Amino acid sequence: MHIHVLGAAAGGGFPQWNCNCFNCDGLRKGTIKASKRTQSSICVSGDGVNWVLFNASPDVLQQIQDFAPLQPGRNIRDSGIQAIVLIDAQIDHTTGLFMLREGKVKREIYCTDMVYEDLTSGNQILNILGYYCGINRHDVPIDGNTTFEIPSVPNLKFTAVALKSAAPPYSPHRNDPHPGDTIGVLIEEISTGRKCWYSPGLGEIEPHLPPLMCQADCIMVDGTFWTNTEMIDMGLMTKTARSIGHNPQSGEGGMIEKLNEFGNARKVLIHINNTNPILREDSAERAELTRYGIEVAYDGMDIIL
Ligand code: HKS
Ligand code: ZN
Ligand code: ZN
Repeated sequence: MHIHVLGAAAGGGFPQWNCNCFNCDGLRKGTIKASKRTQSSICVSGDGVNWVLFNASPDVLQQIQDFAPLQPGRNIRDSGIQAIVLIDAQIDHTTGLFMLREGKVKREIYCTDMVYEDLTSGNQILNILGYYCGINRHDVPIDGNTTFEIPSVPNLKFTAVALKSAAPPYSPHRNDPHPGDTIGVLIEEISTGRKCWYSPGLGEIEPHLPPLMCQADCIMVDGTFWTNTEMIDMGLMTKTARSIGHNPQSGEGGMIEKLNEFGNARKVLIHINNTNPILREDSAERAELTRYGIEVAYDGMDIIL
């Protein structure tokens, strides 16, 4: 299985347009050791030709230009992206659908009922796409047992589960969480049995997750914040990381401690916020991740399982 990181940053990217924190300012001025990142998305293939896009980042056009296999050039209009799986309805994971509106072939969209509801009500994006390419929407089962396949992306199968989280700020049920607002997905390459766990938004590792995560050869999880109070401490937000669905890396119950339970798997953080000290390659926080065998995703990273 080929996993390509199209974008590794959280919403807003890195540097974030309106931010002058130590990281963003330092990146612009070249005074820190770090590289820019676009908003989080991966694409995955089981044959190297047909790709499934996980989330549609607002940066998707640049991301496609930067990864040649997504334009195989077989016809006057063509794409290597055969289908799109949405793990939630957040702006940073769905707005790229507007950028993918051209063409006569309907977009194949895989999402839960909750995500479909948000994207046809509070945010009308899936309705609006009806005036352009149109969509074929497919339900994603979230019972953790029912696997699904995407016919146009051969040799892969998927198992999805609901994660504890909040619906986006614009959602009619923002303060009333439902299963399916956010999902994690176990991606399996059928021919090899190799597996990758993908959950860029992960507020808590609930008991139903380890049985799936422990099967994975590679675990890609939420790397948004280093501490639970990162945004509060910087005066940027009043909510904790956990309360907005992002388990921080450090501290008790943090991602470092939790990932340590999954022995041999490759561990990769993705959806990293611009404020996170792990973005600085020479930071003490990055060194601590390295000690625990945890990698930090970057734009263009290839993972071959
Ligand atoms: C910044 C942002 C922080 C950020 C927060 C979240 C908030 C929101 C919600 C997130 C993200 C980036 N970049 N989605 O100001 O530094 O309340 O549901 O998902 O990508 S969580
Ligand atoms: Zn986000
Ligand atoms: Zn910043």
